[in-house]
Amino acid sequence: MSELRVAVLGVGVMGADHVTRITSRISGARVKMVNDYVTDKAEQIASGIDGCRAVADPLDAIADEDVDAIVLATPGTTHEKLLLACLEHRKPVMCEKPLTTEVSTSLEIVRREAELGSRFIQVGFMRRFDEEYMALKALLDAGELGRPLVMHCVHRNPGVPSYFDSSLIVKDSLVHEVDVTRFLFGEEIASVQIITPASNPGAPDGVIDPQIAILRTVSGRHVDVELFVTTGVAYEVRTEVVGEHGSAIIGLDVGLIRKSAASTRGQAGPGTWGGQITPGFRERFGRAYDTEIQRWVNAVTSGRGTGDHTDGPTAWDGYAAAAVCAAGVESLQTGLPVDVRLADHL
Ligand code: ISE
Repeated sequence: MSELRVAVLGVGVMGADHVTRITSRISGARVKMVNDYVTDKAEQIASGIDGCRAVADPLDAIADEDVDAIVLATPGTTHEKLLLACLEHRKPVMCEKPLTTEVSTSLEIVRREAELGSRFIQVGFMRRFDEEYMALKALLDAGELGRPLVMHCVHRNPGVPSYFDSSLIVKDSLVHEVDVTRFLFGEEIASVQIITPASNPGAPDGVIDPQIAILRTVSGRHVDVELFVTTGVAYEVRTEVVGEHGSAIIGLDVGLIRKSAASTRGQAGPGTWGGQITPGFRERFGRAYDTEIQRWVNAVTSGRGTGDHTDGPTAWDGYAAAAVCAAGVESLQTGLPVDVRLADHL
């Protein structure tokens, strides 16, 4: 089977990362085209890859006969138009979150894909491909904890880009726990509430951080999430599930633990004990991204005959996450629980 020819649209942080990944670690695919509104960056990346070229218009890349599949990592506001083009040309696409920026347009994408009778869209919720999350899912599915009842999550970032505002903490950060909840518990989220404790004085003006999210699933399970995106420390993502017969926790960063003498020169003092915390999400989930993209490449390649070009979160998962986050943003204004209303599953 010939190599999958991929166009990477958007070569900011995630897109550029995917270009490197496909070029150096993924088998069965190569980067054929790149595009970015920062044209110099796209050209510079293309010039370093054999047989790759930069294109000015992402729609040209999607339509090009030399392109088999798309990695979509452009800003969320462009996704609706570009996803519709992918569907029109029947090009499989790995779409970084969000699916689109509005719940209504996300549902429209789900509908348009359903009309084609094939699956072309996978959404980049990478935690589903992380070894720890996969082990937790296997434990729950095997019934080892009995019925899962409660989940406690921590989601801390050392800092966020300057454009981040309070609602992005819900739409860009909490969205991962929304997907994790749906993935681990296998059911939809019925309501969401955002509580805002005293804000971090170090957070940028106007950014409400930390936030506490409380999700309630359709069957009544409870999930709480501490979101704190300006800790100034490192990247911490922990998830603990409590079931009727026990609990399980992942994300403890338990690598090497070192014991040393106190660092104050010449002074006797207590020793120190500790390890390292992952600096950011690209390091924490690096292997998960590799697995995600490799499995997507395999699915697209084998899906050429079957019509299913996905192996992971679908357009519906992207829509459901968008609906929960929209309710979360509404709750951010009032502090009250907001119900999530989903369309009938397509
Ligand atoms: C970012 O977009 C991500 O996807 C990270 O996983 C998340 O931790 C961060 O808060 C988001 O801004």
